Amino acid sequence: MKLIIAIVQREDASRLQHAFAKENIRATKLATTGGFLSEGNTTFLIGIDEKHVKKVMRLIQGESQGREEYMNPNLSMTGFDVSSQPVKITVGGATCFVLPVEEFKQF
Ligand code: 2BA
Repeated sequence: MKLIIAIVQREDASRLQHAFAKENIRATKLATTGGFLSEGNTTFLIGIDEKHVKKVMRLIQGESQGREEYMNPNLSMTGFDVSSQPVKITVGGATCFVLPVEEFKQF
């Protein structure tokens, strides 16, 4: 068994959640915050048999899209600064980790 941790943008989360349900893929949805932009994103935990990992990854890839965001580089350090220029950041569609699961039990 593997554990897929998939961090996706909030805008894509409910579509992906429906896609998981349609394909009978069990997942847990967590409300998370990106450490860099301090914006809400969504993290899915998916415990899955190894033979289905590629299918799940394809599903995540298909339902997630990259977007451009603007951030104020000085905002988090000094508060609002009118002189600073917003910086364009390209946020990826999905950030995924695939981990081995040593043990899986449900009680
Ligand atoms: P955030 O940490 O809010 O990062 C949002 C986007 O800001 C990133 O998009 C990247 O384009 C940019 N960014 C992040 N750190 C940066 C830095 N030190 N310098 C310049 N630009 C930076 P993504 O790379 O697509 O990441 C989207 C979200 O996925 C992240 O939100 C974070 O929540 C998560 N993530 C990405 N890499 C991760 C990692 N290695 N470990 C844990 N979570 C990660």
